[in-house]
Amino acid sequence: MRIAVVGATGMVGRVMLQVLEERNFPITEIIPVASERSVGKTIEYRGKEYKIVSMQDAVETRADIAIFSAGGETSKQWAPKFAEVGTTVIDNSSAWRMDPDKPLIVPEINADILTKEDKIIANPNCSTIQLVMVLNPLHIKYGVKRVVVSTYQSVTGTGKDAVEQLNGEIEGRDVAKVYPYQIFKNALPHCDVFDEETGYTKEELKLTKEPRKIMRVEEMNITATAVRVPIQGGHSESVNIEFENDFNLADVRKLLSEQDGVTLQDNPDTNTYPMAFYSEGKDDVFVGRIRRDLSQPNTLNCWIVADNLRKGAATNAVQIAEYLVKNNLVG
Ligand code: 2RA
Repeated sequence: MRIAVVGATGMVGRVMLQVLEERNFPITEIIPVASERSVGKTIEYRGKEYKIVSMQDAVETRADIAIFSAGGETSKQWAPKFAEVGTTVIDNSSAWRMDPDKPLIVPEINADILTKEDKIIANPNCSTIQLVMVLNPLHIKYGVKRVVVSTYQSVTGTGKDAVEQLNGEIEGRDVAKVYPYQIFKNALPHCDVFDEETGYTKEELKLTKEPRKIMRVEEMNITATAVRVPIQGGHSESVNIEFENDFNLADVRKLLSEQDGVTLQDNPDTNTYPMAFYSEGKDDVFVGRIRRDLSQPNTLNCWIVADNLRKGAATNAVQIAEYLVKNNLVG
């Protein structure tokens, strides 16, 4: 397989290359793509140097798959150009996620809808992926009626400037210009931009819309509050789930422990629960603090954690690529 990695020098792009190598993806050639200022520089993959190329040169390589992590504007402009020459695009931005003609995929849930004709495939938002990995098996058994989710999101979701502010690495640079929000020693109720009509942030609106498309459950009601916190290991989510039907806690724990890609960490007696510090670099979604909501029937509370750069972005995208190759839907 000839794979283009668009945004190869970014935080997610670098993790993408790491995951492709770790999972021994069947690659004959890596085509790293980045902004004009990086063209000509090199990246290393499996001990071999690959020269970074421009977007147009990458299109002309007619790669089998192009995995994008380069922002919505770049994806809107360039993904169709790759698709036109027969390359299958897996895009990490929000550009195509709610397009009715583009699949929005978490392989463990809805990869079965993919066809050879799908040339632009959307990778869901990181906070969406970890939420639906827990919601889906429970929805199948009990029918999810409503979800209330509060997130505690790592600064790695914002990008390197916020990470640098957190780590005090922006000496000599104007903080207000680098990352104009106080994240160091703070909790910032502002992920992405505000939507004027609703007062939600775009991050919160993604959480209210994307799960319904992935799980194919239009009537599921979701509300969200997304908060940036000064950590780096991954995103955490406090989730309240109201079901159509009652449930048995032991069955809930069994269902989740049997779900591929989910690890149950739930034993208050031993202080066992998911924590972002320990999820960093791992591909599973971790769930714990599972308990009945004492305030209303058929309702559950839980705590969900995942590395937002891995299962929340790079690993999910690579798993989509693996599914395409395994089912002869590409190349
Ligand atoms: C964030 N989910 O964490 C968004 C994009 N990575 O900021």
